[in-house]
Amino acid sequence: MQSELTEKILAGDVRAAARLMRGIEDDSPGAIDELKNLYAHTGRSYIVGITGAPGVGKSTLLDALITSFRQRKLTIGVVAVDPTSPYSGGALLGDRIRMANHTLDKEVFIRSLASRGWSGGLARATLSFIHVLDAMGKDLILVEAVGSGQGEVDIGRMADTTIVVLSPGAGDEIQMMKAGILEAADIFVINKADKEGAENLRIQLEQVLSLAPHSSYDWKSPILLTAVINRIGIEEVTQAIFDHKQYLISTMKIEQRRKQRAMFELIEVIEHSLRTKINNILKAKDFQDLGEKLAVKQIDPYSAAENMMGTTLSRNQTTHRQRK
Ligand SMILES: Nc1nc2c(ncn2[C@@H]2O[C@H](COP(=O)(O)OP(=O)(O)OP(=O)(O)O)[C@@H](O)[C@H]2O)c(=O)[nH]1
Ligand SMILES: [Mg+2]
Repeated sequence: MQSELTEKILAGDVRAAARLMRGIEDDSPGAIDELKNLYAHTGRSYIVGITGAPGVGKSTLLDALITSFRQRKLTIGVVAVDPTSPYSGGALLGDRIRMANHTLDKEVFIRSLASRGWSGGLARATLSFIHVLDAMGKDLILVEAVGSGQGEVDIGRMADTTIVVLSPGAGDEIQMMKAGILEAADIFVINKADKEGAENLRIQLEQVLSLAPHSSYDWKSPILLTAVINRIGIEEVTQAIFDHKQYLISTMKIEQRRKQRAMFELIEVIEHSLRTKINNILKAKDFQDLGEKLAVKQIDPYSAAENMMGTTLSRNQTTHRQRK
């Protein structure tokens, strides 16, 4: 059944989309119903992930890319995940200012997703935001996420094209990248090329990449130098995104990526649901009362867990139940 909200989102209504996104952030059951409705209408947008250490210039690049895509008349959706990095000390405001060039453009819809206070499920929420933008009919969806540890790998699983941004002087960036980001990057951008050390960083990166084992994946991720604040190198990044898209399409790897993304989302949804279920069990009064019973050996933890979860753990009990 198509709801009114779904209809509006499909028609590109910004307020309806914003409402659903709030529902997603609040984890409301109503939002899940809408997402179920929307899902069949998604899959048309092209998703570009932008990740990298705090302060390397992800938002500045993103802003420049929006301008570049708008010149090509493409419609844009943006999800900025956790824009409040410690580096720039609450850059949410900064991001807003940086992207202010586009606030009057109806075809650009920008939303932040705060990662604070989320106990897991961030990837799931990001994917849900992507679905909303997709259903609105955006040609391109840009996702900015600070890459530190696991986060980077996640963006690689969400995007069609993943851009990893580095900048000179940010310390142990290459070191940090060995944690799995190398494989996730389709395009490397070394930003702040106006500063000393950019060329050096490129050489270091090339060395690290040459050591990486070659896979059957025959796209060679380019390393592009930019000085985004001086508007240098942006066209090359834009072109690399289109080239990579073309590569994915012509090799039919795009379907493979999208299937992997769908499976990743499914796992995220399952994990989130189970986590919620566990939390509910741990909050229940029955659970609180169990401590006493366990202490005086009135019940054993296995049977108690079985009762709480409504499942059986031991073979004995299964046969016992089957016999009944
Ligand atoms: N010198 C120089 N500074 C730049 C360049 N691009 C961005 N910056 C500056 O770097 C700082 C951080 O830029 P952001 O775009 O906020 O970086 P970010 O990666 O989005 O940062 P977080 O979202 O906080 O992780 C800002 O002060 C930018 O003006 C560049 O090409 N050269
Ligand atoms: Mg940013």
